[in-house]
Amino acid sequence: MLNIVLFGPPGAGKGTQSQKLIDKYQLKHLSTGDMLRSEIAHQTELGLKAKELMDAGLLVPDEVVIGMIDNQLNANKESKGFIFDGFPRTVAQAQALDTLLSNHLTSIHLMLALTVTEEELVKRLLIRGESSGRADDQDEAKIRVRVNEYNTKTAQVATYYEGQGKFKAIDGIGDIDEIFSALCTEIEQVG
Ligand code: B4P
Repeated sequence: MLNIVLFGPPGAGKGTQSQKLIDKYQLKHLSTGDMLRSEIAHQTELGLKAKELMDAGLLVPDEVVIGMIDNQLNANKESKGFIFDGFPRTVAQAQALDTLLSNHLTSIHLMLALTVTEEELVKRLLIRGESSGRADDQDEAKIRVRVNEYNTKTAQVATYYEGQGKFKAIDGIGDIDEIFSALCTEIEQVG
């Protein structure tokens, strides 16, 4: 089994690179952002609660996303491994993920962190906002709230994995295929 955390601030390229990685390594893609947007689209109770926070650029509560990941791990026991995209976003989520994976007799093998400057993130997300229809992409002030949530609550998750010797930083600025190739080089050193 191969379990990878793809990490980085909003707009770093996690979703973009995840699509390429799942094609190449046939891993199951677990994006908490995609799961939450699906709950919103289906107008579930969970989705209605999450929408307000997400539209404002804030994180949804830990127990909500941990529960969604738990369900997906149980539903995909035969998978060759997982790419966690946008999860964990807090140290509490990272600790919960370690526990959930150990219940399945596995663990995280590698955290790949895409590094991108704040100005580039804002630029990318405003461009995506022209077509994504996402309220959190359309307003620079909300994008900066998301970056602030990342800096204050999420960045320390990298230190958590660094302490386990699993952290690798990758330059997330430049050509998408070149960034993908740098990610693959790191994965192949683990596998
Ligand atoms: P996510 O869905 O995870 O959204 P994101 O961080 O905006 O997306 P991503 O980072 O994948 O986008 P990408 O860089 O690929 O989260 C949305 C919200 O959900 C959060 O704000 C929060 O409210 C909630 N949430 C999700 N998970 C949670 C959790 N675990 N705990 C609590 N709350 C949670 O793409 C960005 C753009 O850049 C694209 O348009 C892409 O085309 C472009 N791009 C990518 N790579 C590029 C490159 N190399 N050069 C130029 N452009 C590039």
